Amino acid sequence: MPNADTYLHDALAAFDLGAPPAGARRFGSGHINDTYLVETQTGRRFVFQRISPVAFKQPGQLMENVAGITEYLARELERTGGDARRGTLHFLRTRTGERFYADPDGGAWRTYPFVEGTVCYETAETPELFAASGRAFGRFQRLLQGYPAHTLYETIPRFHDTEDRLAKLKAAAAADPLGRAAGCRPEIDFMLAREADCSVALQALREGRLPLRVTHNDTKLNNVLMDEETGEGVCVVDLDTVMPGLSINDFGDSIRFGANHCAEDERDLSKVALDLHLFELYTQAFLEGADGTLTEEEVAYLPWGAKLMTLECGMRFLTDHLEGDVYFHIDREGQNLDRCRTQCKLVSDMEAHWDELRRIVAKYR
Ligand code: GN1
Ligand code: MG
Repeated sequence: MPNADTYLHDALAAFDLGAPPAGARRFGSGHINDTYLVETQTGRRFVFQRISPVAFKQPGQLMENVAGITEYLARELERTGGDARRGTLHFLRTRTGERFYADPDGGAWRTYPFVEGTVCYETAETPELFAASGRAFGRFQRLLQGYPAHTLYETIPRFHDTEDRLAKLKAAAAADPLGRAAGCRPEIDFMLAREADCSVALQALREGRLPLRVTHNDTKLNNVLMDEETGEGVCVVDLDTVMPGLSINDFGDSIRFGANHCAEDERDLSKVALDLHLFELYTQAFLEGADGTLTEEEVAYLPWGAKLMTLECGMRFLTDHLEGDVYFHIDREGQNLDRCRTQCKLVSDMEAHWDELRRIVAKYR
């Protein structure tokens, strides 16, 4: 299949950027969409993205969600004295008034002005940055607490359904289309040994102990733009998976990705460890940003959010490795298995420090 570059030119032409584009380069490190930074002849910069047709089957619904959320955020920021211009993304319509340009291979292209004066970090270079991302995601929860969750489409059905993720892993291991299962038996067994864990948060939701909220569902550090000068979180991006979900998962995915000092695909597992200090900082910052939005029960379940998002992401990487790397972009063979291994190591670390994690969140309840 032709890659995204083939359609970039047509995608650029579909939008009125105020001046002709002067250049474009690949941008960011997302595993799913193709992203470019485009500069016009008058020096304005835009982010162009091709939404992955593999991950997202209904780009029209996705863009309706994103439009609803960003417009709501702008109104809430305006109302509460925030910065509506930089505090949320502002998507352009195409020249014909559509929310995206569709290329012949099912890719949907969208664009928004680059939020100038911001940077995006791959690892928590300083504890302050990590805390800033926590405040931003906590604030995101707070700003969206009144959003009518039932109007959102499920852009990826069962996205954080950990029980279903385990079932999919089992199916991939059984089918084993590439004969890779024998090479990752310890990782498969690691996941299977935690089958009961996969139901903990879902059961609490089913029993009404955890509420369904509008959540981001992909709260990696690199999904917050930070102010270049102040280091504060300016804008939450990557809104494709904003759906009804659990607040503890938003918390947990941040911990999974950010509360350590290694890359997601680090091969030297001796370097992979949960940083309890970062865990505590993030907990405090997230709850500060949420500013009373979360219930006591949600706060008590935060360690579960961390463990389950890490376990689930590990299962997803492993499933994709078994299925031939069809979902997460890779640059080298075995990368998804390496990613899975870091997640297993982090889960083990969380288990080893479980009582401490619970004590920490109890401090901020
Ligand atoms: C993907 O697109 P990106 O890289 O921000 C994935 C997340 C995973 C993450 C792991 C839509 O996020 O769910 O946690 O990779 N997004 C989707 O790095 O599947
Ligand atoms: Mg991203």
